Amino acid sequence: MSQSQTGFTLDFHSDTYRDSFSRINAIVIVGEQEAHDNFIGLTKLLPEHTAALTRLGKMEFRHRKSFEACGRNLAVIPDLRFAEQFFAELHQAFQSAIAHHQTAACLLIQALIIECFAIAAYNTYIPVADDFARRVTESVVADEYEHLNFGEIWLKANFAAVKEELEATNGQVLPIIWRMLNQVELDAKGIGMNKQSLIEEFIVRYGEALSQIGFSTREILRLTSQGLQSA
Ligand code: PL3
Ligand code: FE2
Ligand code: FE2
Repeated sequence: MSQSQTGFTLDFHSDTYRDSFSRINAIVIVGEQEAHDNFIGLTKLLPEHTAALTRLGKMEFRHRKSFEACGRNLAVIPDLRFAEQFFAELHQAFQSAIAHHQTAACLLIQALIIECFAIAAYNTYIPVADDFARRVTESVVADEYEHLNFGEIWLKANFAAVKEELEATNGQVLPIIWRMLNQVELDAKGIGMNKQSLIEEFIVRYGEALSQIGFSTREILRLTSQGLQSA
């Protein structure tokens, strides 16, 4: 038992907790698999970074394995079909960017948006996780900062040339992220997480990343609030 962010007591072995966890656990398993596939896919657009991208992809595959162990530890069967639908729109957005050889769009989606989403989710989850999952998630989140950093370095170096592509991609993808947050709200609550904290942490992390690569404060406010009314 432990205290949730919404005031009630968590019983990790209850049916209601495990029901929510079956979808949340599947989301992170499929999310880590998507991240793996995206980094490996990026080697085609950035062949000079093949070694680095392959290493990041392998880390993502280990994350998948680690989160599978978290589900097994609570005797939960992840609902992978639900999670694949959850990621469908974001998956499409990345596939279309890669098909059009839009390196900046791909890096914005994977290394900035998805990594910031993961960092926000994992940091919000850690205080309410069971002991096993907390240790796993702490070690995973440490890796995610490195993935974010890879994207920041490339986008910063190419900022002037890709600024418009980044703005267009942000406008297309952020509304997808807000819809995903709405879809996960009840299950996140079911494992003791608060949606508002998740949104705030995402905006802080993503805003910092945009600042790193060269956007001004005014531009960041416009970019991070894009489509937020719907969340
Ligand atoms: C990047 O390396 C992996 C991307 C994973 C995306 C995760 C999104 C999570 C959404 C909300 C669920 C919160 C729960 C976290 C608990 C383990
Ligand atoms: Fe990961
Ligand atoms: Fe990652």
